[in-house]
Amino acid sequence: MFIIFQQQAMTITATSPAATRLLEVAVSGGRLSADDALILMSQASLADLSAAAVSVKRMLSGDDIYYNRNFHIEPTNICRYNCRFCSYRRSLSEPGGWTMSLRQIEEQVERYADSGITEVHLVGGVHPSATLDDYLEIVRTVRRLMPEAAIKAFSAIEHIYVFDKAGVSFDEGLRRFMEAGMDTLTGGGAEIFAPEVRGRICPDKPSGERWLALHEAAHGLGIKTNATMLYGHIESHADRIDHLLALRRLQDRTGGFNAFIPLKYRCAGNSMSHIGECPVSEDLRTLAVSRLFLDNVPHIKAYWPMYGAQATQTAMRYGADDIDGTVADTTRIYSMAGVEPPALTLDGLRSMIEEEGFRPVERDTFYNAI
Ligand code: V47
Ligand code: SF4
Repeated sequence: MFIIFQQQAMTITATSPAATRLLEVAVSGGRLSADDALILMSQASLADLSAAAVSVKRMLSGDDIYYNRNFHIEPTNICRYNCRFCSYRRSLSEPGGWTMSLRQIEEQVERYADSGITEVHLVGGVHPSATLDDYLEIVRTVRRLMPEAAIKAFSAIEHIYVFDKAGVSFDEGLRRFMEAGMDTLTGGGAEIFAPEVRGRICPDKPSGERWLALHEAAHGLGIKTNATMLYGHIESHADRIDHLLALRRLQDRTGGFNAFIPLKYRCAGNSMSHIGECPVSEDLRTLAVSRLFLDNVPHIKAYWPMYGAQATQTAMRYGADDIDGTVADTTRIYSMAGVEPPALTLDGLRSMIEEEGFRPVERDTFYNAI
């Protein structure tokens, strides 16, 4: 039985003197402590958080807001884990599951040949019979058909599963992925590191420590990665800040994270649906405090297929400098959780950015302007 301790919408009309001082610290390049971030969460007005987060964003990326040309391949939604927030996974015996053959993967890549794609994003469920060799074969197939595109292959959770099964270390497994053609991995699977909450929302998933260790191993091999956080369910503000602190500490050691991506819990069609979704004010607060607290992470991504177009535009006013890519209709993670299926053209992405007074910049996976 869940005990719901999700924050209600907080209306803070005036920033407290303590929070005002902290915003000044952050805007002048100072580092916030975890306690400071908690004060901002509960005592800063949205207007002041927005102004401070955009000011810090401008110091890092000026007027630029990034997008890229990508598509997703989701080879399977059959999953041996059972995350309670997931609307997408199916067990082997349930209807609605899919597993793509290598030929189907080839066909999907071929559909995007000659379309200027610079990134292929691979992610899916953790099929109980998946092996390291299966994953490597998928990466090799994509590499063969798209020699120029960056391959962002799988989440730490998928890596950990096949590495454990093959009995290889994180280093060895990641080296094999690099040989197969992987350039980077996705930031998925981080959820919330706090063990008590993690144990309730995704009880059988690898721990936060192992997620962090896998990314640390990747950074050690020169692989840049992204980091996510699933928020807006049963976690507290302190759990969110604890998550950000763990990422900031790892980033201090490795410098390997390119972007942080806060992912809002979407409630349709999963076994936590009854808790509903957090208010938009919580999205904006979380985005802005992430921008201010993660002073060593260069980019904050507002993933538009998860927020929807309108909220993504608002997110740009709270410190986000990246909205992800064309994605098209190739991901089902969010449409199966109740969000309108993604459908924005390249021009649509650019106009969204321009309407907010920023400059759209097409980037590659590593944030080089194209
Ligand atoms: O790990 C699953 C999340 C993640 C739900 O690296 C949900 O650039 C909200 O990691 N509501 C996968 N979130 C997606 C992901 C990602 C997305 C975009 C870009 C990148 C990147 C990575 O989706 C999962 C989980 O945290 N998720 N179900 C849900 N109902
Ligand atoms: Fe499986 Fe990922 Fe869904 Fe968890 S979030 S059940 S690991 S597909």
